Amino acid sequence: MSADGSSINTLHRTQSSPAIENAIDRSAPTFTAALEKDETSYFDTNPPPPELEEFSRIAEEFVNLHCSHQRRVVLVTSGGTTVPLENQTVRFIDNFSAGTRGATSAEYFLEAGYAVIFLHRQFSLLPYSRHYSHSTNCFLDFLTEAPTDGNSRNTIVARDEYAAEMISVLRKYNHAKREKLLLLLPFTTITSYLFLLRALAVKMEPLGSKSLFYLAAAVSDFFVPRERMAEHKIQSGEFAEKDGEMEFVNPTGPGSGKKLIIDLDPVPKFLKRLVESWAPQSMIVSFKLETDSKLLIKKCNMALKRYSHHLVIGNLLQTRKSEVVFVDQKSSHWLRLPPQNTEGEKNSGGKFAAKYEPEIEALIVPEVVRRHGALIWNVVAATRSS
Ligand code: PAZ
Repeated sequence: MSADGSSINTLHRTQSSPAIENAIDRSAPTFTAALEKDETSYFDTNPPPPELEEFSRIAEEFVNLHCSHQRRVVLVTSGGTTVPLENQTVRFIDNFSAGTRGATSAEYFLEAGYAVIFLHRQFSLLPYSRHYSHSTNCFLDFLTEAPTDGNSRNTIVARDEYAAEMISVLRKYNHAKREKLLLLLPFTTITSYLFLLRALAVKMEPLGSKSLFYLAAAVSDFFVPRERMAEHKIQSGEFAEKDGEMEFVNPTGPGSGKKLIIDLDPVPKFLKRLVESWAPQSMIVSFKLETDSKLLIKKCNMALKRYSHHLVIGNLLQTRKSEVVFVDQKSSHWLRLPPQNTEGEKNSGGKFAAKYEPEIEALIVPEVVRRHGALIWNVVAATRSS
């Protein structure tokens, strides 16, 4: 936050559950799929994230481990990508995504026996800790001091009303940790996300059809290319040298006529490269977010046609937590949570999404897993008969 209390980091932020009449209209132009030359150009002209090599190495070990157990591995992408406006970044463009879809889905994939690479926006929701980390109350509200006999050291325990749920979450979390089933890899910018996605896809190649891509991250459609990015913090006025000192001129004040105009390029649509070149044997599921219900299925079908992947899961910003539509080459069908009848049932004083709020991911993930199973089976059958 800046000194006057306004946000300097987030230039454009929507509420995560806006009223329908306030939702943004994403009537952006549609772009064609990226070709090999677009890939070369993008990855040659934008700098890789410093952690690329380390994350690639860790992912390779993770894949080898689970390959040796013949386990299915899913790469879940989650959260929003930022678009920096300066190389030494003070300001960036962001989006609404908190990573709920990704973090919740990851838990259901783990429950279904998958190993999960969780490529997520730094500080967004994480599997398991999501039940406590971003709750309306402080996490300390879940804890209390245990009574002591006077001699023993002070101890903190979970409050009675939360303990049963916490133990269940803790056991699942510990199991995932012990069995090395969950790999958490953070990103922040759109460029880091794309470098990491490509590198991880290539590392997952030995898994063949046992690998699944579940692309739930809200990836920016526009960015500032490196060659046009300011090096330092963009100033609200200009500086000129006077008597050996830098002096501020042209301040932006009411009526000064000064504006910050940001010129963004479209981010190349690399889904086609993922399907055709980076992970050709994998099952690939993308998400499509819209705000206009009349466009949703149309846009899902356009994406399928353009990228030729397996499945698009469509959702509307306003209703994404209660309904989604599965669109594949043959048909579309909706998955919906049953309507909730009473407030008390919905949120009976708790912060535990898993217990008190039904989650649409509990419907989405088993259906994706079923389809992935069918694909693996078809590949095995085709290999046998050839
Ligand atoms: O992170 P979240 O749970 O708040 O939102 C999930 C979502 C709407 C970002 C996801 O379901 C989705 O649609 N991702 C793809 C967005 C898009 O680029 O169209």
